[in-house]
Amino acid sequence: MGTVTVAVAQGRPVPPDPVDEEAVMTTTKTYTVTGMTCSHCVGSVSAEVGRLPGVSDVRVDLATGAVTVTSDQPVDDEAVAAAVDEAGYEVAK
Ligand SMILES: [Cu+2]
Repeated sequence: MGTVTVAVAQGRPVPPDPVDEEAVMTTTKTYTVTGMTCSHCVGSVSAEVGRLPGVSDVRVDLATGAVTVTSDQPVDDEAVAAAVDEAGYEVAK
């Protein structure tokens, strides 16, 4: 009888991801938006950017101006910049 060698040296096993297919198709990108001062600004930016095709989630951190855009497909930077501009703010370059 041979010895069955199991590769355990590589560390912890990787658990199967139940939402693997969705995860592959999701794109997350963070932009820095300047000019936001309160939760109203956050709401405006979220609404405008959230209107872009494919965008499923927009998270805004008011303190840093970080706007994280989650989308089903890659979102055009220009489109995001235009949406932020539409809301009355600017994407920092
Ligand atoms: Cu405001």
